[in-house]
Amino acid sequence: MLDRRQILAALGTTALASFAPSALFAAASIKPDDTSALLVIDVQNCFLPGGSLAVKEGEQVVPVINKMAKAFSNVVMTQDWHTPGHVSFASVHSGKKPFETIDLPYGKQVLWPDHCVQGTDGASLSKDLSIPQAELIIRKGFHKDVDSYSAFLEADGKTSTGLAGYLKGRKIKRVFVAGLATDFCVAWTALDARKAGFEVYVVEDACRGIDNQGSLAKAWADMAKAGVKRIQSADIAVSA
Ligand code: VGL
Ligand code: ZN
Repeated sequence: MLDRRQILAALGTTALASFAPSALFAAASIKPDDTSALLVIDVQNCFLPGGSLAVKEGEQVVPVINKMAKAFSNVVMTQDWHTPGHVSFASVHSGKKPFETIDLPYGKQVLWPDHCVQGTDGASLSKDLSIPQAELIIRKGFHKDVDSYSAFLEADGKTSTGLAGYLKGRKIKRVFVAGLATDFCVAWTALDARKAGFEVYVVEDACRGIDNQGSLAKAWADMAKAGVKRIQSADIAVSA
């Protein structure tokens, strides 16, 4: 017969064995330092419930980002910041509907509902973001004829936003990317960050995607190929 102690010991072993060792040891193992920056991408009203280009469950990233941001002394936020009548809006291309594509001089462009027009409430950052130490807001997509998903480089592939120079000037080596939308502005930012020579982490549960015609799976595949690390917010150590 097993006594009480043996039963408890056996239960303990079973309970422990039911955790994957990697999950156990990876928890909170990444500690952002002074050479790390969090990039909070496009957490703007237009991409949140009720917005003109609302991302499904987009509001769920806000508490995750607020908590994670406490681990970072360097935080940069971005704002999609389009002119009225921007080239990425379906409404300016006759006969075209949102989520269709067109060919522009710089390549294929997905067409979107009008969104994030400069100075409008839809373009404002979510009022629920709470990251007082954020040091820089990069606006992008403000040239009428060029889109910019990436926080680093406009869609023409050559016009810089200045972000790489800023981060290098601040001696940042690692960037952590979170926000909206996983398959557009987050992914393009992560890929360009790799091209600019940064170590790049995308925090999956701090992002949500649009997923237009397989774009989400493609984005994760492209990021994996480029050496972007896919992590969860729980992998980052946040002291209380
Ligand atoms: C975005 C589509 C159009 C984004 C911006 O923030 O991911 N997506 N403009
Ligand atoms: Zn946009």
